[in-house]
Formats: sequence, structure tokens, C-alpha cells
Amino acid sequence: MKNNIYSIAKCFQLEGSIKSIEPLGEGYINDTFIIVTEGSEFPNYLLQRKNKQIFTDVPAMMDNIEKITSHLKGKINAVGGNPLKEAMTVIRTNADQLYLIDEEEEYWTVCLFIEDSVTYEKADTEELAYAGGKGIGKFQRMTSDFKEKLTDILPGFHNIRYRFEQWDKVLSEDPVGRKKDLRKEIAWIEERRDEMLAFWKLVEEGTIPIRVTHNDTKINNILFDQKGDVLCVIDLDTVLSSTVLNDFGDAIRSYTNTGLEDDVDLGNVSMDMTIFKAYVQGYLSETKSFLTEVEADYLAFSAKYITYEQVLRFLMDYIDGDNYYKIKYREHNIVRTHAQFKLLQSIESQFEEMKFVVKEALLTTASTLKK
Ligand code: GN1
Ligand code: MG
Repeated sequence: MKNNIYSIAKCFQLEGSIKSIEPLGEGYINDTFIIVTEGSEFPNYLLQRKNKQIFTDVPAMMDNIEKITSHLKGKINAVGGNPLKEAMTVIRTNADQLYLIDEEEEYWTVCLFIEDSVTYEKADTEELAYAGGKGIGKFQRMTSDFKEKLTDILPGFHNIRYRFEQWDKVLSEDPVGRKKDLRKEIAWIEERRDEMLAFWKLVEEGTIPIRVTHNDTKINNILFDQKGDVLCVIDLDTVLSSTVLNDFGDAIRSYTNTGLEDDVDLGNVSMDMTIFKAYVQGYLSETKSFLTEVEADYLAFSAKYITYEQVLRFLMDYIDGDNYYKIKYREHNIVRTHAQFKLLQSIESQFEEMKFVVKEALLTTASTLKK
């Protein structure tokens, strides 16, 4: 593997010579490495082996990423920003491709490592949540006039109708016999099915518009600078055309959680209203110019929607025998299910106040919302 990974890295257009390659981060899907080069005049790089079971069309995924990052860099240049720091930069192979396929048919990609950046696993302060909301809001604003077509590389990704099709199939097959012990958890999903489908219908009918969306807006997918301002949104693997509400909801799922996504101590897990408020304010400061009234009305609901979907996805993977998410121990997916359900309950119990917070934040911006 060691020699192999060096020879893979050497197939990309890197500046400087390689000093080391080490694993990086805790992603559930891809394998990520940092390539450190000799000499401070040369940049470092991120090397990734893409999960080809999940990303079945890596060429289309990289094409999407290239289109979006080019668009972002154009915007950043236009306002005199630094496109190498404020957007991801894809590094091509020596054969000028956006990815490399190795002898084992694995797909590899490289992007520039952005120095002096900081990532967080939790939003401990309101300032960080405000900055994160601004970061995702800015990403959405900068892509709101993107006209090219993105390939839908993950059909149905945040589409609950599609998730229920997968769910019904897994439940009827029950491949590893785990269903019998999960009556309570299965009921959590079924009790909320209609409510979730009713929301998704608004997207299907076009009442809620389709835009460029990131689809994985956890806090650790944002790079901050040393001062705590947002530098850049990373992990563009899941960039698709969908509703921006998914990005808002997924961020709230991550930022406002007072515990961990897989916390074994459910007492740690709840939705923090002050963090929610700060995120909303940061987010609306960037997005008020293009959001519609309907989108704004459903911001709070989207947190319920995406957290619910995450409960479903973890539980479904557990019932399916743990084929999707990487797990660290046998019960990991059911622990994640319980922790995310606790968060969902906390969101549900504070839902009216969340809507009020959004309304209040909108009061100053309402006149600019589109009908
Ligand atoms: C996965 O790639 P990563 O680890 O950032 C997943 C997200 C989930 C998340 C849960 C392609 O994200 O949808 O919300 O885990 N990505 C994919 O932490 O399924
Ligand atoms: Mg991801």
C-alpha cells in the first residue's frame, strides 16, 4: 500500500517532491490522505480514494466539482479574493485528467490543501455558528446564478420518497435478522412518514425551487481561518441540484447538536437554540437576496427533515448489515440512530420557537424575499 500510494500520488501534477503521505480525518465514506511536500515554498495536497460503491460515477462527480469550483473562482476573482484559498482547487493527473484509476480500479483524486485553515467538529460558540451560516449562505449565493447542468450522481440523495423505497425494501428483506429487536425504532420512522412526504411533495411540485446544493454541510466540511471567519466550503462530492433547505437542515443537524453524532450518552444530545439563532442570522445575511418566501417558511422544518432522514439512513444501514457507513464497532449504526433520534426529539420539542427565531430574523429582511 505504501509504495502504491506514493506511485499514485506521483501521477498527479504536484509541485515539489513528496515528503510524506498520511491518513487524514474521520470521513464515513472516502479515504483521505495528506501529501506533505518538501520545502515550504511548495503546497501540500489532499489525496482521496473515492468510495466507488457509493459514487458509482466518479468522472461525472469530478466534472460537477470542476464546474462548480470554476464558477466559484470566477466570482472570487471578480471581487479581488484569493481563489486558491477561498475555493477548492482540483489538481489534474499528468495525463490532464480530473481523477486517476489504479490497477485495482480504484478512483483517486487530488486537491490543494489549504494552509492555515482550521476545522471544527462542533460549533461551541455563537460566533462560529454565525460564520458557518454565512459560509454556506455565501456558497449558495455565489452559485445561485450557476447555469450549467450538474449530473445527478446520487439520484434521490435527500429525497425522502426514494429513501422510503430503500427502507421498505430493506425492511421486507431483513437480510441479517435485526428487524425483530427494532420495533420501537421502526415506529419512530413510520410515525413521521406522512409529514416528511408532504414536505418533499412541495419540492416535487416546484413550490420549493431547485438550486445548486452542497448536500453535506456538516461543520467539518467548512474551512475557517485563524480568526474564525469562513475561508472555504470543502467536500464537494455531493454537489447536486436540489433544495437549499437540505443544506440548511443538515447544517443545523450538525452545528446545534450539543453532543456527538454517535454519542453513547444521550444526555449530551440536544438542539442548542442560541447556536441555531446565530446560524440563522449568518445564513440569512447572505441568502436574503435570493430566497423565496416559501423557502424561508420551511427553514426550521428542514432541520427536522434532514435529522429524520439521518435517523432513517443510520437505522436502515444497521438493518441492512452495515454496508454503507464505515463503522468502528458492531453497534455503531444503532448508536448513531439513537443519538440522532434524540436530536430529532429535541428539535421537535423546540420547533415553535425555532420558527419564531427564523421569523424574527426575517423581519429585517422580509421585504427582499421573493414571492
Ligand atoms: C457522510 O462523507 P461524509 O462522511 O462527510 C454522508 C452524509 C451523512 C454523513 C453523516 C455521500 O458524510 O450524507 O450526512 O456521512 N455522505 C454520503 O455524518 O452519504
Ligand atoms: Mg462527504
